[in-house]
Amino acid sequence: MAKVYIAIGSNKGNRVRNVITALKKMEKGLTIKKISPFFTTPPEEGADGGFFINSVIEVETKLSPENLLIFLKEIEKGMGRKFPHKTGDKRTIDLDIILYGNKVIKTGVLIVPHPRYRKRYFVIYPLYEIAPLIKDPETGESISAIYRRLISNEDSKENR
Ligand code: PH2
Ligand code: MG
Ligand code: MG
Repeated sequence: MAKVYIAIGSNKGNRVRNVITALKKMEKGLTIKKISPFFTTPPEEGADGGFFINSVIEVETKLSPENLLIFLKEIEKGMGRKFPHKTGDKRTIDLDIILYGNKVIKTGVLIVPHPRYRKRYFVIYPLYEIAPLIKDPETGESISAIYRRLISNEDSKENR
């Protein structure tokens, strides 16, 4: 069984209810081990709309990375997410694979670790809450080290 970290985000409709609905749907296909607190976060990277509710969960699954991606996309579609979508569009639910065990994956459809997660407050804060000691398989750095750098790094604030 692979240990996987998934980031959840919503900034459209009843955001907390959307996150809870997504958790219930995910539970049908995988085992949720930890759920971070829900954070209200300002939109980063020019995302459209208002503040997000963000959370990160730790799950165990037998699904391959590709099948997990398909499973998560089906939940997004079932919850009214429009495809294709632009990066910054308002969304009822966004489910992103952040880490999949120690795998480093770079295919046309899936990049893991998530290519931007190390700079994203809305991912690193909740991930730090549930898994400060795990290591990024690409860089070997712990989540707590990434977290500390992010909160102390003035440069990254300019990119928010
Ligand atoms: N997701 C994005 C872009 N910007 N900002 C916040 N606060 N939360 C998100 O989940 C988010 C974002 C692209 O998926
Ligand atoms: Mg995303
Ligand atoms: Mg996404």
